[in-house]
Amino acid sequence: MSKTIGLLVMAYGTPYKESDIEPYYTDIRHGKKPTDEELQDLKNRYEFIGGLSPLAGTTDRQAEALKDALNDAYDDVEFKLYLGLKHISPYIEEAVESMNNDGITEAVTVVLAPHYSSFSVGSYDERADQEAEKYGIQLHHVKHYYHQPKFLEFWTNQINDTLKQIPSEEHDDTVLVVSAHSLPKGLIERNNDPYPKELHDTAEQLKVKSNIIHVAEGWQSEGNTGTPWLGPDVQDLTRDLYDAHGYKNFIYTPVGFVCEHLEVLYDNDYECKVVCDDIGANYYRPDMPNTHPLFIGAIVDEIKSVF
Ligand code: FEC
Repeated sequence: MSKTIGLLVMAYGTPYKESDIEPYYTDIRHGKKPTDEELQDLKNRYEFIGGLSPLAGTTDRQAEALKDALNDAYDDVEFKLYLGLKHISPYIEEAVESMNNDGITEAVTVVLAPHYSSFSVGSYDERADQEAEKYGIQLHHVKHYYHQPKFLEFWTNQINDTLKQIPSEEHDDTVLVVSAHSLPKGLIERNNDPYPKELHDTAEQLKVKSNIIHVAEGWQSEGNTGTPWLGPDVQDLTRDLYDAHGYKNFIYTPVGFVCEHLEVLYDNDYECKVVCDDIGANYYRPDMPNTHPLFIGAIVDEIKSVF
């Protein structure tokens, strides 16, 4: 008989309906309510991408696809899926409690974010650990999977497919912007956090593996905390690259995210495109991993290394 193991898939979470936006934003700000202006600004951004984010549905599909792929990959284990979100119900703690109610004593955890920072993946893991300790559930954490060959193959294919849309004589006038969510700089530096290096390694690997000639690294979706965040911001970077090299084509791969959501649909597809339009360059943003088998396979391969 196969052993049942919990599969705790953790993700950011998104409002399910308009009235969720305020409590969701308050949760992101650690309980501090946004001002009316801040709230309206966020509502406007959701409105711009169609009212709400597609994130909730995509997260569910990714989690299901991962569970199915794992159950195919392991003969002696039956993975039972639990979804735990950072900023909205079902919260990470609720998911761990459900595991306990179902009699789960051991679980694999994975965050739907490919790069490790103690402030992103680390904080999800910490919340899961704290709750699991109450029940004596043993957790095996996946810390990152940006380095997995299938993850890099996915993005290499996306870049090469995008290059096919650009005349070959313009490839030397084309730049790839590899980005992830920015984080406060002081926190990252003080803790010697691996996050910036992991993004740098990703960019280097994509340069080696794909047919792209020019690669730049940037950060996006910076918050408003009044302190410096990791930079350069992708919008400033676009202008600087244009001023320095006159690139005609910009390909954006926000590799720190795993699907289309607010930060991609607004911060890339609107904000970066506005800059591209302004400088007269072409904007390209290949599809995100979503449930692509190479992406799901990359997580399965990483899970095989921890469990
Ligand atoms: O589509 C959606 O509805 C949700 C998209 C979404 C994702 C996401 C991922 C990350 N965040 C990370 C860090 C921060 C920090 C702050 C912060 C603020 C926001 C706000 C919204 C938001 N984030 Fe987010 N993030 C998404 C959405 N994020 C909305 C609030 C309004 C705004 O600033 O735009 C700043 C908190 C503060 O003000 O104190 C820090 C990181 C990730 C990638 C890793 C992960 O997924 O966990 C890091 C998706």
